[in-house]
Amino acid sequence: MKILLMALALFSTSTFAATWTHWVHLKAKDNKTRTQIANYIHIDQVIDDSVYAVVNEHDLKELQKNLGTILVEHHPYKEILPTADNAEFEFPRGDEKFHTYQEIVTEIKNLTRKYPNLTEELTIGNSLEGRSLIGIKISGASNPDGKYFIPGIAFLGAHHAREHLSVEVPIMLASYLLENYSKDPRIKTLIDTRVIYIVPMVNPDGAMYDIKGKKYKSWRKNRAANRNGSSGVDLNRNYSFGWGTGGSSTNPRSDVYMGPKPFSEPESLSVKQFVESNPNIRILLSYHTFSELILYPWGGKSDGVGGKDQKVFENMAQTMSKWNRYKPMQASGLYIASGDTCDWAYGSQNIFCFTFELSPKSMWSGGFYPGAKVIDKTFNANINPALYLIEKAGNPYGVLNN
Ligand code: 0X9
Ligand code: ZN
Repeated sequence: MKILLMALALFSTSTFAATWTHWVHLKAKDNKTRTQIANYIHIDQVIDDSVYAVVNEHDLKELQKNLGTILVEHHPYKEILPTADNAEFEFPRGDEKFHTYQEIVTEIKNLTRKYPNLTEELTIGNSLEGRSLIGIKISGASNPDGKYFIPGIAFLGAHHAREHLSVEVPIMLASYLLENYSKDPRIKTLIDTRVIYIVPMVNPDGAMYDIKGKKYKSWRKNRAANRNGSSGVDLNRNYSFGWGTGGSSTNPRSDVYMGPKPFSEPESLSVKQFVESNPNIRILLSYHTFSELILYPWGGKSDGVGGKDQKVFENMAQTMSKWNRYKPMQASGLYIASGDTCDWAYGSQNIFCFTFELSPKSMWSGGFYPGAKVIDKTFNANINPALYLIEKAGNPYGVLNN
């Protein structure tokens, strides 16, 4: 009997696991409206005038029928089942050292288990296909949630799917910091006086699609289902500051598709909400590949940010370049591209934000796929810049006094 029940359970999981659920966003200006919504669904999150939830097919229909006027958007949301289903996501032979999404989840869980007093697992949201946007918060401060007072810094990886090295650097940074807490007094002080947020894979759906079937596909965007049947929005064109003002496309098939509106994507929206809800964040570093560059705003226009801040950006970029030998420059110096993370972080949030284009230097040394052999080298070259930024998060303007 037991076996029969188990078989039935298995059968039903595999039959119904593919049932679609939906991520919904509703406008709810006040408590009354939220209560009205709560008559139909379970509200997962309330932010300002919006509520967000994951609902089933039926509830979505109910919302459409009864609350259609305040239903802003909904996206299909596929449950990602653990292990067996994820076996299809593995790196091509020779590159297994790169982390898959599941391996990132495991690594973060291991670190939080091993260092419970210094860490907390973060989930900043869910990807379109339903993967948790997982991260780790590191702090030895006695009250890291006194977030207005303890300087914070955020490290983000993999806005772009194929830039797998941009996942390795931040995840290695997390374990490096924790392993050295009790060995290196400088690192102990940094961890004790800062809150370090690390989200190594902002675009897990894209990253896993890129390696699906153990074949690289040179995929850049997320996996949004676009209106014309094509897939993907460029998450680094989807931020609101200066959105759609150049260097991005309105064509959904384009690799630099800006999306139907700013923050249309759950991945970029989650970064926004996470940054906004942690106003202690003063510095942000978004890892990308490749070209070996240190970029700072503006990216969407050729003007510099000007004033004191310009000097801070230039000074920090210059200092960091001594360690990694990357070329410091204004992002738009590369090309004008609007809607990127750093223009938003700096322009809307006053955060000193850098984009690192990690190794290799060129297409001819591997481009997006330089192989696992570059992982350690690239990480090592970028330890000092990361420690420096963690330190400077205490007082970014301090660099002007040197
Ligand atoms: O184009 C991008 O999004 C970044 N380069 S990548 O090859 N990783 O795609 C550069 C972003 C720098 N920002 C601007 N130029 N606005
Ligand atoms: Zn990139």
